[in-house]
Amino acid sequence: MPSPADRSPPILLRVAVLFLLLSTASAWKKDEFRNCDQSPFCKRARGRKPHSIPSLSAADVSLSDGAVSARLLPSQPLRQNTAGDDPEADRDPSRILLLRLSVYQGGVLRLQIDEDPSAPRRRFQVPDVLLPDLDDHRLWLPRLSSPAAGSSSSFYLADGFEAVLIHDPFEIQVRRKGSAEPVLSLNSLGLFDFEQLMVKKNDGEDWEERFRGHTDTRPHGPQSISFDVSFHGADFVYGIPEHASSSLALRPTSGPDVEHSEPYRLFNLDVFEYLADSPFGLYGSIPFMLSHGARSSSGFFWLNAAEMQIDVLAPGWDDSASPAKGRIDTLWMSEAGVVDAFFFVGPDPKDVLRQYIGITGTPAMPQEFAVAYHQCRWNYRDEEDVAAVDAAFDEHDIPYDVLWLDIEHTDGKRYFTWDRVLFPNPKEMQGKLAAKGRHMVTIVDPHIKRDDSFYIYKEASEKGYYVKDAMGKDFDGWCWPGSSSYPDVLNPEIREWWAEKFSFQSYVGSTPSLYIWNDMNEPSVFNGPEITMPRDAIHYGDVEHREVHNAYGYYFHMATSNGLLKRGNGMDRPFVLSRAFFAGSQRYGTVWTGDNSANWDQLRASVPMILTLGLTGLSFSGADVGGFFGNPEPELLVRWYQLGAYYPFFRAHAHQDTKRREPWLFGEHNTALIREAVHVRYSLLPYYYTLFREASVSGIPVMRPLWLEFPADKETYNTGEAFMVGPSLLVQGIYEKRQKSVSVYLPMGQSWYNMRNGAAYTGGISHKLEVSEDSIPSFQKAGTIVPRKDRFRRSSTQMVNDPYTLVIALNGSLAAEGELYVDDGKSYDFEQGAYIHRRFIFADCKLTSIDVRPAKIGGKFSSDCVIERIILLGLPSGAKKAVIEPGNREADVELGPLTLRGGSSLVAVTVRKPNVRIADDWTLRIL
Ligand code: NBV
Repeated sequence: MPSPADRSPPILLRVAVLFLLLSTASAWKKDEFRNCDQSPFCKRARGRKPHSIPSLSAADVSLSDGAVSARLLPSQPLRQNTAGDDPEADRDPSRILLLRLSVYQGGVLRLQIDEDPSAPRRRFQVPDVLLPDLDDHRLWLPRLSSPAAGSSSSFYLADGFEAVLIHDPFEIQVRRKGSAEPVLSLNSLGLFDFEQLMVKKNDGEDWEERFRGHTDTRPHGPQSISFDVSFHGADFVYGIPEHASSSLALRPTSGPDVEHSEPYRLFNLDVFEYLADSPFGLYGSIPFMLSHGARSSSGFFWLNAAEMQIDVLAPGWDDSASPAKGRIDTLWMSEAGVVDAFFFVGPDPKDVLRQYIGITGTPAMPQEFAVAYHQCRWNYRDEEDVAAVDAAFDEHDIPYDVLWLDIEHTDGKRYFTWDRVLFPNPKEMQGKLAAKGRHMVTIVDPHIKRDDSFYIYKEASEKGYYVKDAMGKDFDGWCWPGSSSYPDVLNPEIREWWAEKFSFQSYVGSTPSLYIWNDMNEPSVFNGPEITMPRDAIHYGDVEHREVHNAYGYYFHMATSNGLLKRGNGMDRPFVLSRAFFAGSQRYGTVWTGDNSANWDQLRASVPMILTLGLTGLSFSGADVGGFFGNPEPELLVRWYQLGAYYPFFRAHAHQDTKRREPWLFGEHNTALIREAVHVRYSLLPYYYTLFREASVSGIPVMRPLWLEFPADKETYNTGEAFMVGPSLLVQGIYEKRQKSVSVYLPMGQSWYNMRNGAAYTGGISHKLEVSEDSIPSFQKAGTIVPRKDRFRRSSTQMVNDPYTLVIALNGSLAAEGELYVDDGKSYDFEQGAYIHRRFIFADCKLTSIDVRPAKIGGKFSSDCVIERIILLGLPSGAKKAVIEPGNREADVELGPLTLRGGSSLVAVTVRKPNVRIADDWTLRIL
C-alpha cells in the first residue's frame, strides 16, 4: 500500500491550497465558484423564453392506488437535430415520463415525475428525508372530475382547495374551490424541461465538463430538470437558505430593473469570507420557498439534493407578455435527480410551516443547557487555558454553559483523539466543568486522515466504507489532516458504524457531559472543484455525488446525532451543531451560519439568515457572536452580544488568527454591558425553553419574522431588521456604529411595552427611538405573559430550582395570556408526559394557572419551583393586595422596578412573594 505521502496532491497544489487557506487579506474568492453561465444546465434553462420549448402533455390520466397517474408525452413531434449540436433535440422520442399526483392530510399536494423503467439507469430519489410514516397520512382519492372536453382533471386537496392537472400542455394548479385563479401553479409558463438519461452513441461524444482544472466525467450525460412555479396572490417570497442577505424577502434575480444577478444557488459549499449580501450558495440547502401576501400564504418544496439554482423573476421579466399582477414567478433548475415536489396550500403562513414540518419532521427538543450561552474559540489552547477561561467567567459574574474545543485539541486532526501534550486529562477537564453544571463540545469533522495507524481510518478502509472516486478507488481529498477520505454516510450501515464511534468505550476521553460539533461537512475538500467533492465521485448504490451532494452533511449530522443517542441509551437528548444542512436537519440538531466576519453588515445579515432558517424548519440556529473572521471593535462586539442574546443558538466564536475576545477583555464598562446582555438571555431561559417546546411540536420557529405573527399587517412583510421572539417579544438590532436613534415599526392591533423601562407604545406606527449603549430596543406585546428567572448563577443547570418571575403586559381590556413549559431538561421522559405545561390567563384582575397537558397523558414531572414575583404592566394604580386560592393567602402588592437592577425603569405593579408553585392550579386575585 502506498504511504500517505505518495497519495498526497503534488507539492505545487499543496502550496496553492495552503496559500488559499492562509490568505485572509482578500475577501470572498468569486472565481473559485461556478456561476450560472459556467454551469451548462443553468445557462440553458435560464436562456429559455416562456412556451419556447416543445411542450409535454398528460395522457392516460387515471386514478391508481388512490393517486393520480399519467404519462407525459411530447405535444408535438420533436425537432430534428440536423446540426447535431442541440442535446435537447437528441432525446429518444419513444421514451415517456411518468407523473403521479398524491394528496396528504392537512393541505399537501405531491408531484412526482420520473423516467419510465426503460431508462438506462435509475435516477436518484433522496431517501430518509420525508417522515417514514408519511404514507399513513396520504388521502385516498375517490374520484377525478373532468370537464366535458376532457382538457383537465381535478381532485380534492383540502377543505376549500382542489388540485387541477391541465392536460395539454401539462400544468399543475392548486386552486381555492370555486375559483378559477390558482394559488400555486407549475409549468404555467411552459418552462418544464426534463433531460432524460442517454447512452453514449460513440466514444467521440464529449459529455465532460471542465472547471478550473477539474474534469467532471459526467458518464450519464446531461440530466437536469427545470420548471417554473408561480405563487399567486403573493407580495413576497422567502426561504431557500442558505444565502447571506440583508433582506428577508427574496429579491428578484432576473427581469427589468434587476441589475445583473445570479440566481439563488443551492449548493453546499465552504465559502471563505462570504459576502454579506449575495445569492451565492453557502453551507446548507433547503429547497423550500414560501410566499406571503395580503390574500394568502403558500409554499413549495422540491426534494432534490443535486445542485439547484432558483430565479425569482421580477414582474415583466418576460417581455413577450404583460407583467403579471399579484403573482410571483420563479424558475427552478436542478442538475440531476427527479421531480418530487410538494405544494402547501396555507392559507395562513403558520399553516404553511406546519404543512412543511408535517412531511420533513419537527425540530428536536434541545437539552436546556444548549439553549443557554456557549463560549467557543478556534482554539482554547490547552487544559490550563480552559480552566482559566472557565474561572474568569465566574470572576466576572457572567454565566455560561458550554465550552467548545476546535480542531487543535486533537492529535493531528484525527477526530476522536486528544493532543496528549495539550489535553492530557480530558476526562478530568470535563469533570471540572461538569461540577459547575457546565458542558463541553468537541469538533468531529468528516475528513478522515489517511493514516493506517489511526484506528478509525484503518477500520473504515478495511470495511470499504469510504466514498469512491470516479475510478472506483477510495476518494482521496485534501483537508485539515492532509490526505483524507470521507465516510459514505449515505449508506445506513456506515452511519451505524459511525454512530458507534461515539460510545464512551470507543471515544476515549469522552464523558457524558461532552457533546459534538460537525464542521466541514458540505463536504469541504480543499483541492476539490469549488472546494468540495467531485460530482462524479460514487456513493452507496452507485449514486453519483452530484445527485446527493446537498444532503451529504445532513447524513453526517444524522449519523453523529444517532451516535449520541445510542451513547446515552436513548435517554439523553443529543446536542450536535452542524455547518452543512438539508431539509429535515431540524430532526438532528442545531446549525449556524458559518464563517461570518466581524463587521456591521454581517451583524445585520445574521437576522434575515436566522429568520430564513427558522422558516424552513431549522428553528435552532445562530450566527457566530462577534464575527468569525477579523477583530470586532468593542462597540460591535457589545452590539453583537446584545443581538445574539436573542438568537435561538447563542454562541461566541472566533478564528484562530484573531485577538482573544472573551467578554472581560475590553475594560470594565464593556464587560458590564456584555454581562448585562448575557443576563438578559439567562433571565429569559424559561420563555425560550417554552418556545423550543412549541417549535418541537408545531415547527413554528423560536425567532420569527414579524409577518408570521401579524400576517395582515403589510408594513411587516419586508422587514428583516426587527424580529419576534415567540409571540410576545419584538427585538430590533442596532446595526450601525455610534447609532443615536432608530426607527422601529411596532405592528398594529396592540400596544407594546419597552422591556427595560415599561414605557408603553402604540402599535401600527413607526417610533423613532433614542438608542442607548446598554441594550438594543426590545418590547413585550400587550396581552402577553412572559416567564423569567431573574437570579443569576454560573450556568443554567444551577438555576433549575430557582423561582420564577412572571411579566404580565396587559392589553386594552386588561387581559393577557402566556405559557410555561418545564421538564427535566435532558431526557426523553417528556415524551411520556413527564412535564409541566401551564397556561397563565389574566382577566378581570385575576391570574389563573391552568394545566394544558392532554387529559389522558401519563408520566409525571414534579417541581417545587415557585413564582416569586409577578410584574403587571398597564394596570391602573390602586392595587392593594393579592389573594391567592386555594388557601385564601395574601401577598403584598407594591410598586417596584421592572428589572432586578431597576436602573431607569418605570415602576410597575409588583406582587411580591406570591410563592405559588408552577406545578399547581391556583388563582391570584388583585384587589
Ligand atoms: O475548525 C476550524 C474552523 C471553525 O472554527 C469554524 O467555525 C468553521 O466554520 N473551520 C470552519 C475551518 C476553518 C475555516 C477557515
